[in-house]
Amino acid sequence: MKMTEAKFVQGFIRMANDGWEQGWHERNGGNLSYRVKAEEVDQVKENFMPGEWKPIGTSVPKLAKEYFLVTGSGKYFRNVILDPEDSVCMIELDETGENYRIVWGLANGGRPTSELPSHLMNHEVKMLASGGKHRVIYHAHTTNVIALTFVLPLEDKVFTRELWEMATECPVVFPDGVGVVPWMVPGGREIAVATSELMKKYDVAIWAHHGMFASGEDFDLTFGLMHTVEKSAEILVKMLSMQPNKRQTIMPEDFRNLAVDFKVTLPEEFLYEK
Ligand code: 2HA
Ligand code: ZN
Repeated sequence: MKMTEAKFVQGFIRMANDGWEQGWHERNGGNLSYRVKAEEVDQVKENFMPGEWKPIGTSVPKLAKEYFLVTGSGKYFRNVILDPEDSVCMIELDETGENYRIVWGLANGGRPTSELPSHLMNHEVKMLASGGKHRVIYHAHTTNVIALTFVLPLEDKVFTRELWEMATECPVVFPDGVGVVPWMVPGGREIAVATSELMKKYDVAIWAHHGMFASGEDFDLTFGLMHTVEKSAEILVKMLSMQPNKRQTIMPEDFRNLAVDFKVTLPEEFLYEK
């Protein structure tokens, strides 16, 4: 089967374009990766032309021999739908989980996303924590979440609680909460380690003054998670722009009642008295 005809490749392209249409991917901002299923690798492997092995820049031994579809470094999300073969690549990891090689894509040269260490370390943590279910890691420059990182304390419990209060669906969509990484230099191992530590607990990590990482089982769930968190942040930005204090809001007891009816567990650490 032609690469771009495969359903998982089409899902990847659609998600990249949806993110572009949301305004989260100025220039070459953001990146997306998908851990490809063995049967999906089989569907498309006639297209593979393996390149040279190169160091990942970190070690992900639990992901040895896995295949990933990833956006390219310096590539623009707005171009993915027009020319996926130029913007995206499929990579294979070696048996140590320390090196990768491109097996398809980036037809005009290039390398996988500059955030490859963060993507792969997040994949490793989320694959283990979810019993193999999580397959998508998504990084976007979400405007309202970024704006909030200038005015809220950079604490997991503050971001989680404020975002939960902005829309009733939020605690149901991300009941574990969100983590916050302080400002760090992007692209390297250090920020990857900090992010993947938070991903042991959460499906969402906010990068102060930069954007967000989200993890999920498939394209719909992961895009939907990013979208829900960012929409909640947009409501909070609007609310704070009208007046600094809430006249009324969802209270800790309301969250506890919601948790019972919607059968989610909401950690008490986020239901503190203010
Ligand atoms: O330019 O978003 O974090 C890609 C990025 C780096
Ligand atoms: Zn970024």
